[in-house]
Amino acid sequence: MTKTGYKQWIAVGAVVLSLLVALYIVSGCQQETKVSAASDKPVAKAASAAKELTKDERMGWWRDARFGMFIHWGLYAVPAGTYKGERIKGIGEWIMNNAKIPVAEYEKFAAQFNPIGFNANEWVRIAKNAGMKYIVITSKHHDGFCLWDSKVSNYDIMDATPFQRDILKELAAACKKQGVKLCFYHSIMDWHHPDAQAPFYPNYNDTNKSNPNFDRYVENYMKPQLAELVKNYGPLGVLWFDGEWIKDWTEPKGQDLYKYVRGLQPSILINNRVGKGRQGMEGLSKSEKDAGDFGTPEQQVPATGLPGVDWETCMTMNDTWGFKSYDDNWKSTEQLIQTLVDVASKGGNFLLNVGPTPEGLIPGASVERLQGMGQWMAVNSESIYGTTASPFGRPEWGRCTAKGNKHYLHVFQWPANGKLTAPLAGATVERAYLLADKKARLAVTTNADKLTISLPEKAPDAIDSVVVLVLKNN
Ligand code: H79
Repeated sequence: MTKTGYKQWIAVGAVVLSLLVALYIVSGCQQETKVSAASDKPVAKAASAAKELTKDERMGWWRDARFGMFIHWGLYAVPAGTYKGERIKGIGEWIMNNAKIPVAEYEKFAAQFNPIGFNANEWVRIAKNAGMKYIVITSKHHDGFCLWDSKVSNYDIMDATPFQRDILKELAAACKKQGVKLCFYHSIMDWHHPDAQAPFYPNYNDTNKSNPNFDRYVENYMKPQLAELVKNYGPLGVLWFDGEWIKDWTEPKGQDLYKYVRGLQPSILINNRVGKGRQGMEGLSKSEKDAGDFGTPEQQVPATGLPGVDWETCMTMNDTWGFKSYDDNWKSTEQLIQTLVDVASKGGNFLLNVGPTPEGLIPGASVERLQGMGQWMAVNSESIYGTTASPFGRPEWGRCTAKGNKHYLHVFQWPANGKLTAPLAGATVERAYLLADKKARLAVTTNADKLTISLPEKAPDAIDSVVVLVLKNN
């Protein structure tokens, strides 16, 4: 190309560029006019639209929380895993099904349900001290027994038990006082209501049988009960449905129920078991079109993070949700802390279960573990709340979480040589320190593809010590 040719091309380029700029300005102005015209005209509509929360706004508190308490409590705590002198295999809250107990027999546990040790403020305190931000309690499990004073049922804490105290009312007050979000687990399946039971005794969980009156149960019983729960005990954080796999439940019914509950409280969150989208115990929804705001892996943690997908792993501390007097297969505090971190490092929430006794107490083994988690959280919660998955991936020594320009390296295995290596991930480190000792700076060296952080000889926490890397904003 000659010198003149070169200049000509520059001139042509300049003309094209200014045309593009002009076009951009014109289209931008048009857009602005459109926007202001739209917001000028239907004022009332704009105001009501402003109140409508986006999914991100609704999910905000839940994504920040990362850690909640699941509570399974009901009549099954009375037999506590034993029926007619026999230890019944399986999860405690399923004893009615697993021991083939007839409805009229099972109902008799209500007369024995008198948990005089129940103290709502104490339960909420235990959750809060563990670092949990929300509580999901079984308003009604599959057995159909209701923990609150329901106007449409006699099978509840006020009408059927000697206890005569509205458990959910007391918990709602305690949660409000202590700033913990109250949420309800609610079973769609109901082994007690005559319109909901499929003719399936002795197998209450027969997914092939059907009740011709099921829709009557939904309209006259389930929906009014949900209205009671949301209106009289709310505002709630989450409605956590379960037992959706029965034949009588369908995705359109799930979509309808989702709308119904959001209509009662627009800001409420609803799990994906409201519909039929859940993929087994893995728990994530098959498609974005399926009803529900988040996926529900049960007793497992997804192998990797799932960008753009909200999920919550629910898990037991031993092998049952509802109390079983002889289940001593407890996970260690170490396992539980590392699972919380694993979940957070993949962008999920951890809903950890307790199964209170028929006396109304959270089992000592659970309280002990929650205290241990709370001690760790007192130092390290910053590396959990509001964090997301980190580009540092899953190194062999532990896990990583991230928040803004802070990256938290969770060191499960403290290096014997005092050198922690992490993949570089394109990072420039401004400073590095331990959450357990925020003042002392750690030396960091950068090699071609990795960072090496010099650590003190002794781990500040034997289970998980957290190194903070503050990265430069590039
Ligand atoms: O409340 C606790 C348990 O009682 C309840 N969920 C937790 C939170 C629970 N109910 N059943 N199970 C757990 C296991 C049931 C599994 C199955 Fe299925 C139901 C197997 C077949 C139908 C879920 C749906 C897995 C596959 C389809």
